[in-house]
Amino acid sequence: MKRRWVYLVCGVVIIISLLIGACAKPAPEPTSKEVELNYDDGQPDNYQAIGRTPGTGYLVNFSPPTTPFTITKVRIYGKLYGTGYENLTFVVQIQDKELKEMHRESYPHTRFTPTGGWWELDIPKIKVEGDFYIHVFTHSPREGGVTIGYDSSVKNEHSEMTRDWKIEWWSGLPKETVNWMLRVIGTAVVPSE
Ligand SMILES: [Ca+2]
Repeated sequence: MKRRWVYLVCGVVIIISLLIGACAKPAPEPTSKEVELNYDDGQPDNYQAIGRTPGTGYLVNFSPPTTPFTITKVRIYGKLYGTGYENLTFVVQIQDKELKEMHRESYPHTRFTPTGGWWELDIPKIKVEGDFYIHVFTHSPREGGVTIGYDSSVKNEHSEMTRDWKIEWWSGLPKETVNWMLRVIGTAVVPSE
């Protein structure tokens, strides 16, 4: 008799456990969210052309909100100046935090216009696990080419210049006033709400 009660209680406990399990919500799946990383207010305060010497570029450091982060687009605010740029090209490079190259592609100067504005470049999904750099080499001679906009609304903490492929601020512009107008769009994995 006693054993029957034990079986009955055990059975009820098992059924209740199964019901609770069936009703419990599964853990939410993380989702992907598109994010834009930027340090400028969207309006250039001026432009700076940096010549055509190989290894001379504009460099901006970015920190993704979460990792892994997948870069899908780079946006550049620039414009054409002078003449003779029709057959020139510029290079956009993505580097990891140690400045090791992750991606490189060149584009014609004529992607920009003389009036200036944002130019958006599709990137073939580069996945980063931490800080990274966008490095732009315009290869623009004095006569004409691409010049990149910069914003002075906030103190620069992320923009650099390079010479001989090494970080070196060689412009006469005060570094703290120059945020190169380079932006990154990518997908970050975020927990569901
Ligand atoms: Ca501005």
